[in-house]
Amino acid sequence: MARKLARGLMRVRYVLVLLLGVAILGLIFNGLYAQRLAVADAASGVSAPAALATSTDVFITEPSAFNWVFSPPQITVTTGTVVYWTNNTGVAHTVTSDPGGVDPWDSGTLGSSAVFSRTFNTPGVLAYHCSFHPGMLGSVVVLAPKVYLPLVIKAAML
Ligand SMILES: [Cu+2]
Repeated sequence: MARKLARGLMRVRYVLVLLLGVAILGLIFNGLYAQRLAVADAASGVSAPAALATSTDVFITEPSAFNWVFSPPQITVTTGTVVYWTNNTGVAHTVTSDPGGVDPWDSGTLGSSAVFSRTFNTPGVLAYHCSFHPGMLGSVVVLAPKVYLPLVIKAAML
């Protein structure tokens, strides 16, 4: 009986030590993972790290005759980022959210060289277009700031 109890306690101790080891490894690897993500973000230049999110540019251009585009057509930003659209063509355009969007906007008519800016505070995929040229399409993907949870907590949430 006493031996059985002792063996049971040993097993409990073994499991506890194992869990502690996994937790420590999880914290170490999560730190490394978060660091690598931050470096990857900086290198790609696509999504600005939350702390540095300030502004992003989109240009309205004419890569070929009468073919106007938003360049780049899709951008990814974190909440609080200001997006500037600059009309680099000789023709008027608008930057207008598609119907049914969660966070609608309309720049009004933007003449040649005009700049329109808007701050995005609502996370989501926000599609937009030019009211004058139905083929001109773009979207802004707005992400909430990144929060890195330890992998142990992530695993517990699965
Ligand atoms: Cu247009």
